[in-house]
Amino acid sequence: MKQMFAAAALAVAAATPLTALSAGTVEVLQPWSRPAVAGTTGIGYMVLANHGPADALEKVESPLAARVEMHSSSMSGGVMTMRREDRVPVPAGGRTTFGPGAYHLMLIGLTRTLKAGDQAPATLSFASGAKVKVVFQVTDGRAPAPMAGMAR
Ligand SMILES: [Cu+2]
Repeated sequence: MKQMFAAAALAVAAATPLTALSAGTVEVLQPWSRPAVAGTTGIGYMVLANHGPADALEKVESPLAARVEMHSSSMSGGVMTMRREDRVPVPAGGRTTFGPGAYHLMLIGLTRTLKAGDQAPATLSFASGAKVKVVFQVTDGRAPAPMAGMAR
């Protein structure tokens, strides 16, 4: 009985695409980061494109950071301030941009130095239960050129 159950579980696992940890409708576009020294805070930018019903980013983890926080930025009295967010909504059929002056991820307590050309992996967990693996490409500090056809 136990063996039959294990065989059924294996069959399910084999049918699951390797690119996603679990089914989800949110696609991650152009994830990038900036150089940062070990022990300091790194940054994560990306665009979340939602091809399905409304969802929300609730948790981010990276093996390269002690913890990852989601922040929003806003101008108040000419000063840019940022605030920690527990969830970042991604509207149905819409996009949420993480970029300079907007939402961003903070990779707090980097376990190693990030240099241009490096890659910083992370896992995004959504309210829907979907988990998406993402690899932030570390640039020389500048934003990568927008992808062809990508709306801002
Ligand atoms: Cu921040």
